[in-house]
Amino acid sequence: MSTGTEPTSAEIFDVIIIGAGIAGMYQLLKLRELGFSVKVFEAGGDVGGTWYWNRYPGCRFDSESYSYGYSFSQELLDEWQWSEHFAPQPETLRYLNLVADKFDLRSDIQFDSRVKSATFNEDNTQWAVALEDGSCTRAQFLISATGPLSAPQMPNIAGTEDYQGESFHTALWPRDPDGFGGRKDIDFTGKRIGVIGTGASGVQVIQEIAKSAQQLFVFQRHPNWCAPLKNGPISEKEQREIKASYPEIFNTCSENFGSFLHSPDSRLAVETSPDDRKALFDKLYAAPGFGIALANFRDIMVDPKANAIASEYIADRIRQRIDDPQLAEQLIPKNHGFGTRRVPLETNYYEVYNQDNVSLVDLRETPIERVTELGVATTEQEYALDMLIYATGFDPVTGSLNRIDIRGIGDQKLKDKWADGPQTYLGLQIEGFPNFLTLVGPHNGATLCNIPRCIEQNVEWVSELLVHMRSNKLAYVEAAKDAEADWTEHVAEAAARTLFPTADSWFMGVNLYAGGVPRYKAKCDEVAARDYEGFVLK
Ligand code: NA7
Repeated sequence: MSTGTEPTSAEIFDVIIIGAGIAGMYQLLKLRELGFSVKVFEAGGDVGGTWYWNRYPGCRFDSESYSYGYSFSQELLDEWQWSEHFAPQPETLRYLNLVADKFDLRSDIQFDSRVKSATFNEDNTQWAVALEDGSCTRAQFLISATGPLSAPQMPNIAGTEDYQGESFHTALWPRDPDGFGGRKDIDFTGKRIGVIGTGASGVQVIQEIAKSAQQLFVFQRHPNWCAPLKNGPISEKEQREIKASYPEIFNTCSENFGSFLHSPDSRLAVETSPDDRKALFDKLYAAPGFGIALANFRDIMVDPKANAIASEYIADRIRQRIDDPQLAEQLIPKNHGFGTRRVPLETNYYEVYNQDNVSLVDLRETPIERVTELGVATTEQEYALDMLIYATGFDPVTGSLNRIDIRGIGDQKLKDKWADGPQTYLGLQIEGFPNFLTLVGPHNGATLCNIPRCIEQNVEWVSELLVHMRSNKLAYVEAAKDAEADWTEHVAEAAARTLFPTADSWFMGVNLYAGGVPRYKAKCDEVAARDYEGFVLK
């Protein structure tokens, strides 16, 4: 089979990893420790993945910082201090750089190297990986660590190329390697700025730009249910408590549905009195982080009646925060219930709409017709802008894989196999694509997770599989067709038991596994304990 430029023997590795974000970095470290030869190709100019690319002002965690960092090294846990409960992107990038330095990861990572294609050779059961520069490298195993949200998506709006002002996508913010968080310093003062998109990224960047822009126009297609982040610095006392309780922190995460620190309330909203319901809602709305979604009554994500109760509470809180009642209604979602789409966490987001320099353009009333040389034209008027920011999200989960020409047995394209939606076994392997493992791939427990917690599970499971294969002199692993069909069906069933499918968002499109991380992990462990049941090993 032709693979383009044939590599020399020195360029053949045990494993090629695509991506040097949180998953790729840990997978490299783990496999190297286990004695495998590994090469990582990274499209960016340095490590960090999500935290390298998403360097827009305002970008920060929605997970408690200390629940997000790697747990595998006590030395690293002792050495690193998070300064805020929800760290800003520059701090997270600094943390990941420390990890890369400490474990000398960069020596096996080739940066500025975007993978163009990956082709399985049935004769030698190796993958040939070609970069955009035409070079080619081979390995027995291919592991994708490309991230679920790493293929930035521009909106399908005409005229984006006509615009003459400055314009950026939040996930491709201009870089200055010496700048804060690798970010080029951009001054918003005195400028008329447009932001398209009000997802988690839009909400964060809007809060920031509203502080100094002369005029900010927010182009909103649908509002999301946002809730207070309640961030703050970590005091010395808290720092000591955190350092002393890392085992409990990670243990709590491992027991919870999405591996966050927030455990659900065991009561049902529909069986709780209005006063008691309000007491819990008030407590959670005033507390930091995702508790409002995850520590809420346990029926809000499965029972439409319970969800309607929670949604109405949040709607009232939004109304209380916006001076203009009509504007408040425009900012309250009407097409989906609270928590069925990713809840953006915010700091004074709603209050910015009370400022004179911020205007909401409701695209459901006045849709965008096109981007023009000057700015954005809706059906009502043309908005002249000095800067246009696209906070329009990503081609989710499968997007980063589909942008690579991945071909398995019989030259089958992965994109074709997944034309009607992904099919996987455990979200880690695909029938017809032997020796290819997908960290945080579609159908994987990690897609609805405090992601590094699940990345560690994925990486450790894959590493054990490779060790098992080496010990047993096995060279080939492939998901069995029936195991893949069963898992794919199970993923759909698990989603159907929740309210996630009632909303249109990147959460869905059969991308994620909604059965909860503990169940996912138990299933992976059970498969391994049963000699990798459901995999063809030879
Ligand atoms: P999201 O959550 O996918 O949000 C994208 C936003 O962009 C959303 O508000 C979309 O509106 C809007 N959008 C997309 N296309 C258009 C067009 N054509 N016109 C107007 N508005 C548009 O991406 P984020 O980057 O905010 O967040 C992604 C995740 O990253 C987040 O969940 C975190 O986990 C980290 P819509 O609601 O579809 O009408």
